[in-house]
Amino acid sequence: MNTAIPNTAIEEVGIKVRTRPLMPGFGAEILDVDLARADDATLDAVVDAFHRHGAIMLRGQTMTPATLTEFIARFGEPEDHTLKEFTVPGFPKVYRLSNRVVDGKPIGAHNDGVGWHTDYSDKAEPVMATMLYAVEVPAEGSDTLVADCVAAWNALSPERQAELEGLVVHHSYQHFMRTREFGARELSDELKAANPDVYHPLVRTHPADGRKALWPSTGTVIEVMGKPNPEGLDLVQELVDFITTQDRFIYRHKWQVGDLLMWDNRCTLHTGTLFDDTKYIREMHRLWVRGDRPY
Ligand SMILES: O=C(O)CCC(=O)C(=O)O
Ligand SMILES: [Fe+2]
Repeated sequence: MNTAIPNTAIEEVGIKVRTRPLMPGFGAEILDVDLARADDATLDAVVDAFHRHGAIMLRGQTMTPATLTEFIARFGEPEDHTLKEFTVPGFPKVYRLSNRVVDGKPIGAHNDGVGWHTDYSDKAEPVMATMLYAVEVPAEGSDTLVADCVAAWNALSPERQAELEGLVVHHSYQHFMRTREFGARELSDELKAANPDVYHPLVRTHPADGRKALWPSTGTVIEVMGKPNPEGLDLVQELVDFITTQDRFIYRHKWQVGDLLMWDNRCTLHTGTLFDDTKYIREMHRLWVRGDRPY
C-alpha cells in the first residue's frame, strides 16, 4: 500500500469501483474488488480506469491461469508470446517469468524485463497492455518500476516539445536480441524475416483521449531518422534518462503475492529489477493485450 497518498485521494469511478492514485497524477490502485468474483459492471469500470490512468494495481487477488485468461480478454485481443516453452501448459496466453527450475529445466524467462523499455517496441503494432500477476515473490528486490511518459512530456518546455514532435525512431528486433544483457542470441534467417525493422513516433498519442507521451525505449532503438549517430542515440538516451531518473515520474511497485499490476504501454516505460536469485524464487504470470500502430 502506498501510504504517501492520503485516503482523501480516493475517488469514485463510474458506479462501482473506488480508486486512489499510485502516485500523484498517475495510476490507480483499485480498492475492494475481487476480480475473480466481480460482476460485469465492476469489471467494465476497471477497464475504464486502466485506459484513463496509465496503470492499475489490485492487491490480494486469487487468480488462476483460467481467470487471468478470461480477464485479459476484457481489454482486447490477448497477444501471443514469442517463446512458447515458457507459457503455462494449456494456457497459451499466460507466460511465466520465473527463475524456478523443474527437472533441470527453467519454467519461465528470468530477468526478462530488466532495462527501461516498452513491450514489443520492435513490432509494427506493439502490445497495448502488459499484466503481471504475482504467484511467488522474493522477500526483497524484484520491484517493477513504471514511468509516466505523459507527465514527462508535459514537463518539457514548448520549445523542446516542438523540437521532438514529429521525430521517428528506428527499432530492430535483430539488434535487440543480439545485444541484450540476458539471453543474447543471433536470430535464425526465418526469425529475421518474420521480424523486420519498424519505425515509430518518438512522441505518441493516446487513442483514448489524445494525451501525448514521450515514447523512447532502450534495447531495440538503433537510430533516430534524420539524425546521424551518435547524435540520435544520445538523444534517445537523454530522453530515457530524463523520464527514468526523476522520482516524480516513477511508480515503484513492491510485490506481494496476489498483486495484479497492469500498465498501458502506449504511455509508459517500465523495467524489472534484480533480486537474489540464489536465495529466492520469483514467479509472475504475464499476459499481453494486442496493440495498434502508434501515431
Ligand atoms: O519482471 C518484471 O518486473 C518486468 C517484466 C517485463 O518487463 C515484462 O514482462 O514485460
Ligand atoms: Fe517488459
